[in-house]
Amino acid sequence: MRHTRGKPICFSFNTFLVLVVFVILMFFTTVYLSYRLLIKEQCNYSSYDITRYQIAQTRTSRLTSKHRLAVIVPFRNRFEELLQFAPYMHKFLTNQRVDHHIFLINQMDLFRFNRASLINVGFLYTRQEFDYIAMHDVDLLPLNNELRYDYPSQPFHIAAPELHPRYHYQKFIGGILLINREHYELVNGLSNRYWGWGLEDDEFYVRIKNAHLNITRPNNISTNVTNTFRHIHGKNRKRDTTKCYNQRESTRKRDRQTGLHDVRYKIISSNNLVIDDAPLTVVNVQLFCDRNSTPWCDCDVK
Ligand SMILES: *[C@@H]1O[C@H](CO)[C@@H](O)[C@H](O)[C@H]1NC(C)=O
Ligand SMILES: *[C@@H]1O[C@H](CO)[C@@H](O)[C@H](O)[C@H]1NC(C)=O
Ligand SMILES: *[C@@H]1O[C@H](CO)[C@@H](O)[C@H](O)[C@H]1NC(C)=O
Ligand SMILES: *[C@@H]1O[C@H](CO)[C@@H](O)[C@H](O)[C@H]1NC(C)=O
Ligand SMILES: [Mn+2]
Repeated sequence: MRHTRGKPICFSFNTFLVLVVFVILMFFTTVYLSYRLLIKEQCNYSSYDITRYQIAQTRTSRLTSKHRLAVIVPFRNRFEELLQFAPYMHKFLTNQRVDHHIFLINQMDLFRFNRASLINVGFLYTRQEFDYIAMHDVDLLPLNNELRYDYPSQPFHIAAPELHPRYHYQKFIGGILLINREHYELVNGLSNRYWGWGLEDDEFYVRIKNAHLNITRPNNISTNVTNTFRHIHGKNRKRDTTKCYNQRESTRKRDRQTGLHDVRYKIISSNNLVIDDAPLTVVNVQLFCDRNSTPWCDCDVK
Protein backbone atom coordinates (compact mmCIF):
# COMPACT_ATOMS: atom_id res chain seq x y z
CA MET A 1 0.00 0.00 0.00
CA ARG A 2 1.34 3.41 -0.95
CA HIS A 3 1.16 6.18 1.50
CA THR A 4 0.75 9.51 -0.27
CA ARG A 5 -0.03 12.96 1.02
CA GLY A 6 -3.03 13.05 -1.32
CA LYS A 7 -4.94 10.17 0.20
CA PRO A 8 -6.29 11.86 3.35
CA ILE A 9 -7.45 14.80 1.18
CA CYS A 10 -9.24 12.37 -1.22
CA PHE A 11 -10.89 10.70 1.78
CA SER A 12 -12.24 13.89 3.27
CA PHE A 13 -13.45 14.97 -0.19
CA ASN A 14 -15.53 11.75 -0.36
CA THR A 15 -16.93 12.49 3.06
CA PHE A 16 -17.75 15.97 1.83
CA LEU A 17 -19.63 14.52 -1.19
CA VAL A 18 -21.66 12.23 1.06
CA LEU A 19 -22.54 15.22 3.23
CA VAL A 20 -23.61 17.29 0.22
CA VAL A 21 -25.87 14.47 -1.03
CA PHE A 22 -27.32 14.13 2.47
CA VAL A 23 -28.04 17.86 2.72
CA ILE A 24 -29.70 17.85 -0.72
CA LEU A 25 -31.88 14.89 0.29
CA MET A 26 -32.87 16.64 3.53
CA PHE A 27 -33.78 19.75 1.56
CA PHE A 28 -36.14 17.88 -0.75
CA THR A 29 -37.66 15.96 2.15
CA THR A 30 -38.40 19.26 3.90
CA VAL A 31 -39.89 20.76 0.75
CA TYR A 32 -42.04 17.68 0.24
CA LEU A 33 -43.30 17.66 3.84
CA SER A 34 -44.10 21.39 3.71
CA TYR A 35 -46.00 20.76 0.50
CA ARG A 36 -48.01 17.98 2.15
CA LEU A 37 -48.71 20.18 5.16
CA LEU A 38 -49.48 23.53 3.55
CA ILE A 39 -50.24 23.39 -0.14
CA LYS A 40 -52.42 20.29 -0.11
CA GLU A 41 -54.71 21.96 2.44
CA GLN A 42 -56.19 23.99 -0.37
CA CYS A 43 -57.57 20.86 -2.01
CA ASN A 44 -61.01 19.60 -1.11
CA TYR A 45 -61.45 16.64 1.16
CA SER A 46 -64.27 14.17 1.07
CA SER A 47 -65.96 13.37 4.36
CA TYR A 48 -63.96 10.14 4.43
CA ASP A 49 -60.85 12.27 4.78
CA ILE A 50 -62.24 14.32 7.61
CA THR A 51 -59.89 13.08 10.32
CA ARG A 52 -56.87 13.83 8.17
CA TYR A 53 -58.42 17.15 7.28
CA GLN A 54 -58.90 18.12 10.91
CA ILE A 55 -55.39 17.11 11.85
CA ALA A 56 -53.99 19.11 8.94
CA GLN A 57 -56.21 22.05 9.89
CA THR A 58 -54.93 21.95 13.46
CA ARG A 59 -51.33 21.95 12.25
CA THR A 60 -51.89 24.82 9.84
CA SER A 61 -53.65 26.92 12.42
CA ARG A 62 -50.72 26.55 14.79
CA LEU A 63 -48.50 27.88 12.05
CA THR A 64 -50.68 30.74 10.88
CA SER A 65 -53.06 31.87 13.61
CA LYS A 66 -52.60 32.43 17.28
CA HIS A 67 -56.19 32.35 18.50
CA ARG A 68 -58.63 29.45 18.27
CA LEU A 69 -62.35 29.56 19.08
CA ALA A 70 -64.23 26.63 20.59
CA VAL A 71 -67.94 27.08 19.88
CA ILE A 72 -69.53 25.35 22.87
CA VAL A 73 -73.15 24.36 22.39
CA PRO A 74 -74.97 22.86 25.39
CA PHE A 75 -77.36 20.35 23.90
CA ARG A 76 -80.15 17.84 24.37
CA ASN A 77 -82.78 16.65 21.86
CA ARG A 78 -82.53 19.52 19.37
CA PHE A 79 -81.68 17.58 16.25
CA GLU A 80 -83.55 19.75 13.74
CA GLU A 81 -82.03 22.92 15.18
CA LEU A 82 -78.57 21.36 15.01
CA LEU A 83 -79.02 20.50 11.34
CA GLN A 84 -79.44 24.20 10.63
CA PHE A 85 -76.98 25.52 13.20
CA ALA A 86 -73.81 23.58 12.32
CA PRO A 87 -73.59 24.29 8.57
CA TYR A 88 -74.72 27.88 9.07
CA MET A 89 -72.20 28.68 11.82
CA HIS A 90 -69.33 26.91 10.09
CA LYS A 91 -69.90 29.00 7.00
CA PHE A 92 -70.40 32.22 8.97
CA LEU A 93 -67.16 31.79 10.96
CA THR A 94 -65.13 30.55 7.99
CA ASN A 95 -66.24 33.65 6.12
CA GLN A 96 -64.89 35.76 9.01
CA ARG A 97 -61.66 33.73 8.92
CA VAL A 98 -62.15 32.74 12.54
CA ASP A 99 -60.21 29.58 13.36
CA HIS A 100 -62.93 27.55 15.07
CA HIS A 101 -64.41 24.17 15.87
CA ILE A 102 -67.94 23.36 17.05
CA PHE A 103 -68.40 21.20 20.16
CA LEU A 104 -71.85 19.91 20.94
CA ILE A 105 -71.98 19.05 24.64
CA ASN A 106 -74.75 16.50 24.81
CA GLN A 107 -76.35 15.82 28.21
CA MET A 108 -77.02 12.06 28.45
CA ASP A 109 -78.07 11.60 32.08
CA LEU A 110 -81.73 11.80 33.16
CA PHE A 111 -81.42 14.89 35.34
CA ARG A 112 -82.96 18.17 34.22
CA PHE A 113 -81.00 20.13 31.61
CA ASN A 114 -78.02 21.95 33.08
CA ARG A 115 -76.74 24.41 30.50
CA ALA A 116 -74.15 25.92 32.85
CA SER A 117 -72.49 22.64 33.85
CA LEU A 118 -72.39 21.54 30.21
CA ILE A 119 -70.51 24.72 29.31
CA ASN A 120 -68.05 24.06 32.15
CA VAL A 121 -67.50 20.56 30.74
CA GLY A 122 -67.07 21.93 27.20
CA PHE A 123 -64.49 24.41 28.46
CA LEU A 124 -62.47 21.72 30.24
CA TYR A 125 -62.67 19.52 27.15
CA THR A 126 -61.31 22.21 24.83
CA ARG A 127 -59.03 24.37 26.97
CA GLN A 128 -55.75 22.76 25.88
CA GLU A 129 -56.24 23.66 22.23
CA PHE A 130 -58.54 26.69 22.25
CA ASP A 131 -57.89 30.03 23.90
CA TYR A 132 -61.44 31.41 23.80
CA ILE A 133 -64.96 30.05 23.75
CA ALA A 134 -68.36 31.07 22.47
CA MET A 135 -71.10 29.98 24.83
CA HIS A 136 -73.66 29.46 22.09
CA ASP A 137 -77.35 28.61 22.02
CA VAL A 138 -78.10 26.12 19.25
CA ASP A 139 -81.20 28.03 18.18
CA LEU A 140 -79.73 31.51 17.68
CA LEU A 141 -78.17 32.28 14.28
CA PRO A 142 -76.30 35.57 13.72
CA LEU A 143 -77.44 37.16 10.48
CA ASN A 144 -75.26 40.26 10.34
CA ASN A 145 -71.60 39.80 9.43
CA GLU A 146 -70.78 42.90 11.51
CA LEU A 147 -71.18 40.60 14.54
CA ARG A 148 -67.50 39.64 14.91
CA TYR A 149 -66.40 36.44 16.62
CA ASP A 150 -62.76 37.55 17.09
CA TYR A 151 -60.71 36.93 20.22
CA PRO A 152 -62.26 39.00 23.04
CA SER A 153 -59.96 40.96 25.35
CA GLN A 154 -63.06 41.46 27.53
CA PRO A 155 -66.19 39.27 27.64
CA PHE A 156 -68.10 40.12 24.47
CA HIS A 157 -71.87 39.65 24.53
CA ILE A 158 -72.94 39.15 20.92
CA ALA A 159 -76.65 38.58 21.62
CA ALA A 160 -77.00 42.08 23.12
CA PRO A 161 -80.34 43.04 24.71
CA GLU A 162 -81.02 45.66 22.02
CA LEU A 163 -80.39 43.05 19.29
CA HIS A 164 -81.75 39.78 20.71
CA PRO A 165 -85.26 39.02 19.42
CA ARG A 166 -86.65 38.08 22.85
CA TYR A 167 -84.60 39.31 25.86
CA HIS A 168 -84.08 43.02 26.35
CA TYR A 169 -83.00 43.64 29.97
CA GLN A 170 -79.64 45.37 30.41
CA LYS A 171 -78.05 42.61 32.52
CA PHE A 172 -78.89 39.91 29.99
CA ILE A 173 -75.75 38.06 28.83
CA GLY A 174 -77.33 34.83 27.52
CA GLY A 175 -77.70 33.56 23.98
CA ILE A 176 -74.18 34.08 22.65
CA LEU A 177 -71.22 35.22 24.77
CA LEU A 178 -67.52 35.18 23.87
CA ILE A 179 -65.02 34.93 26.71
CA ASN A 180 -61.32 34.16 26.72
CA ARG A 181 -59.77 31.25 28.58
CA GLU A 182 -58.11 33.34 31.30
CA HIS A 183 -61.29 35.20 32.16
CA TYR A 184 -63.41 32.05 32.21
CA GLU A 185 -60.98 30.54 34.71
CA LEU A 186 -60.77 33.78 36.69
CA VAL A 187 -64.54 33.71 37.40
CA ASN A 188 -64.54 29.93 38.05
CA GLY A 189 -66.82 29.32 35.07
CA LEU A 190 -70.55 29.03 35.61
CA SER A 191 -72.46 27.86 38.68
CA ASN A 192 -73.43 24.17 38.68
CA ARG A 193 -76.59 24.76 40.72
CA TYR A 194 -78.93 25.59 37.82
CA TRP A 195 -80.97 22.57 36.74
CA GLY A 196 -83.87 23.38 34.43
CA TRP A 197 -84.33 26.54 32.42
CA GLY A 198 -83.08 30.01 33.32
CA LEU A 199 -81.10 32.31 35.65
CA GLU A 200 -77.65 30.68 35.26
CA ASP A 201 -76.66 33.48 32.87
CA ASP A 202 -77.81 36.15 35.31
CA GLU A 203 -75.62 34.63 38.02
CA PHE A 204 -72.74 34.57 35.54
CA TYR A 205 -73.28 38.29 34.96
CA VAL A 206 -72.62 38.90 38.66
CA ARG A 207 -69.46 36.73 38.54
CA ILE A 208 -68.12 38.83 35.69
CA LYS A 209 -68.99 42.10 37.43
CA ASN A 210 -67.44 40.95 40.74
CA ALA A 211 -64.22 40.11 38.87
CA HIS A 212 -64.20 43.72 37.52
CA LEU A 213 -64.36 42.57 33.93
CA ASN A 214 -66.12 44.86 31.47
CA ILE A 215 -68.82 43.28 29.37
CA THR A 216 -68.62 44.66 25.84
CA ARG A 217 -71.25 44.46 23.12
CA PRO A 218 -71.45 45.08 19.37
CA ASN A 219 -71.82 48.76 18.58
CA ASN A 220 -72.85 50.71 15.53
CA ILE A 221 -74.65 47.68 14.13
CA SER A 222 -76.63 48.27 10.95
CA THR A 223 -79.47 45.90 11.94
CA ASN A 224 -81.89 45.90 14.86
CA VAL A 225 -83.92 43.65 17.14
CA THR A 226 -85.93 42.28 14.22
CA ASN A 227 -83.18 41.27 11.79
CA THR A 228 -79.88 40.71 13.62
CA PHE A 229 -80.56 37.10 14.63
CA ARG A 230 -82.76 34.25 13.57
CA HIS A 231 -84.23 32.44 16.57
CA ILE A 232 -85.01 28.92 15.35
CA HIS A 233 -86.49 27.81 18.65
CA GLY A 234 -89.09 25.22 17.61
CA LYS A 235 -92.66 26.34 18.40
CA ASN A 236 -93.39 23.12 20.31
CA ARG A 237 -90.25 23.39 22.48
CA LYS A 238 -91.43 23.99 26.03
CA ARG A 239 -88.93 25.57 28.44
CA ASP A 240 -88.45 23.57 31.64
CA THR A 241 -89.47 26.30 34.09
CA THR A 242 -90.54 23.93 36.88
CA LYS A 243 -89.37 24.89 40.36
CA CYS A 244 -89.23 22.33 43.16
CA TYR A 245 -87.79 22.14 46.69
CA ASN A 246 -86.14 25.47 47.48
CA GLN A 247 -84.93 26.05 43.94
CA ARG A 248 -86.64 29.40 43.52
CA GLU A 249 -84.97 31.03 46.53
CA SER A 250 -81.67 29.23 46.17
CA THR A 251 -81.04 30.03 42.52
CA ARG A 252 -81.67 33.72 43.07
CA LYS A 253 -78.61 33.93 45.28
CA ARG A 254 -75.04 34.45 44.21
CA ASP A 255 -73.18 31.09 44.25
CA ARG A 256 -69.64 31.51 45.58
CA GLN A 257 -68.98 27.78 45.88
CA THR A 258 -69.58 25.86 42.68
CA GLY A 259 -68.21 26.28 39.19
CA LEU A 260 -65.52 25.16 36.82
CA HIS A 261 -63.35 23.59 39.53
CA ASP A 262 -65.99 21.25 40.96
CA VAL A 263 -68.27 20.29 38.05
CA ARG A 264 -68.90 16.54 38.38
CA TYR A 265 -69.25 14.63 35.14
CA LYS A 266 -68.20 11.67 33.08
CA ILE A 267 -67.49 11.75 29.37
CA ILE A 268 -69.13 8.65 27.93
CA SER A 269 -67.88 9.04 24.36
CA SER A 270 -67.20 11.56 21.65
CA ASN A 271 -67.92 11.49 17.92
CA ASN A 272 -66.59 13.54 15.06
CA LEU A 273 -69.25 14.16 12.48
CA VAL A 274 -69.93 16.29 9.46
CA ILE A 275 -73.27 17.95 8.71
CA ASP A 276 -73.29 19.03 5.08
CA ASP A 277 -69.72 20.32 5.03
CA ALA A 278 -69.47 21.41 8.67
CA PRO A 279 -67.21 19.35 10.95
CA LEU A 280 -68.19 19.14 14.60
CA THR A 281 -67.51 17.07 17.69
CA VAL A 282 -70.29 15.63 19.82
CA VAL A 283 -69.22 15.08 23.42
CA ASN A 284 -71.58 12.78 25.28
CA VAL A 285 -71.66 13.72 28.95
CA GLN A 286 -73.21 12.35 32.11
CA LEU A 287 -73.59 14.96 34.83
CA PHE A 288 -73.75 14.02 38.50
CA CYS A 289 -76.13 15.63 40.94
CA ASP A 290 -75.59 16.02 44.66
CA ARG A 291 -79.20 15.70 45.83
CA ASN A 292 -78.38 17.13 49.24
CA SER A 293 -77.12 20.33 47.72
CA THR A 294 -79.43 20.70 44.67
CA PRO A 295 -82.42 18.33 45.07
CA TRP A 296 -84.18 20.19 42.21
CA CYS A 297 -82.02 18.38 39.64
CA ASP A 298 -84.93 15.96 39.57
CA CYS A 299 -88.41 17.24 40.46
CA ASP A 300 -90.16 13.91 39.76
CA VAL A 301 -88.74 11.95 42.70
CA LYS A 302 -91.58 10.55 44.77
C1 LIG B 1 -63.23 22.76 -3.95
O1 LIG B 1 -64.62 22.87 -3.98
C2 LIG B 1 -65.10 24.14 -4.37
C3 LIG B 1 -66.63 24.16 -4.23
O2 LIG B 1 -67.12 22.96 -3.69
C4 LIG B 1 -64.66 24.45 -5.80
O3 LIG B 1 -65.11 25.74 -6.16
C5 LIG B 1 -63.14 24.40 -5.85
O4 LIG B 1 -62.71 24.59 -7.19
C6 LIG B 1 -62.62 23.06 -5.34
N1 LIG B 1 -61.16 23.10 -5.25
C7 LIG B 1 -60.39 22.09 -5.61
C8 LIG B 1 -58.92 22.29 -5.45
O5 LIG B 1 -60.84 21.02 -6.01
C1 LIG C 1 -63.14 48.43 32.69
O1 LIG C 1 -63.50 49.75 32.34
C2 LIG C 1 -63.11 50.73 33.29
C3 LIG C 1 -63.69 52.05 32.89
O2 LIG C 1 -63.65 52.24 31.52
C4 LIG C 1 -61.59 50.74 33.36
O3 LIG C 1 -61.15 51.67 34.32
C5 LIG C 1 -61.09 49.35 33.76
O4 LIG C 1 -59.68 49.32 33.73
C6 LIG C 1 -61.63 48.29 32.82
N1 LIG C 1 -61.31 46.99 33.33
C7 LIG C 1 -60.59 46.10 32.66
C8 LIG C 1 -60.36 44.78 33.33
O5 LIG C 1 -60.17 46.33 31.53
C1 LIG D 1 -71.01 53.18 11.78
O1 LIG D 1 -71.25 52.33 10.67
C2 LIG D 1 -71.39 52.98 9.43
C3 LIG D 1 -71.70 51.95 8.36
O2 LIG D 1 -72.50 50.93 8.86
C4 LIG D 1 -70.11 53.76 9.12
O3 LIG D 1 -70.28 54.49 7.93
C5 LIG D 1 -69.76 54.70 10.26
O4 LIG D 1 -68.52 55.31 10.03
C6 LIG D 1 -69.71 53.96 11.57
N1 LIG D 1 -69.50 54.88 12.67
C7 LIG D 1 -68.60 54.66 13.62
C8 LIG D 1 -68.53 55.69 14.70
O5 LIG D 1 -67.88 53.67 13.65
C1 LIG E 1 -85.47 47.32 11.95
O1 LIG E 1 -84.88 47.43 10.66
C2 LIG E 1 -85.76 47.10 9.62
C3 LIG E 1 -84.98 47.08 8.32
O2 LIG E 1 -84.09 48.14 8.24
C4 LIG E 1 -86.89 48.14 9.58
O3 LIG E 1 -87.81 47.84 8.54
C5 LIG E 1 -87.63 48.09 10.92
O4 LIG E 1 -88.59 49.13 10.97
C6 LIG E 1 -86.65 48.27 12.07
N1 LIG E 1 -87.35 47.96 13.30
C7 LIG E 1 -87.21 48.69 14.40
C8 LIG E 1 -87.98 48.21 15.60
O5 LIG E 1 -86.46 49.64 14.45
MN1 LIG F 1 -84.46 29.44 22.37
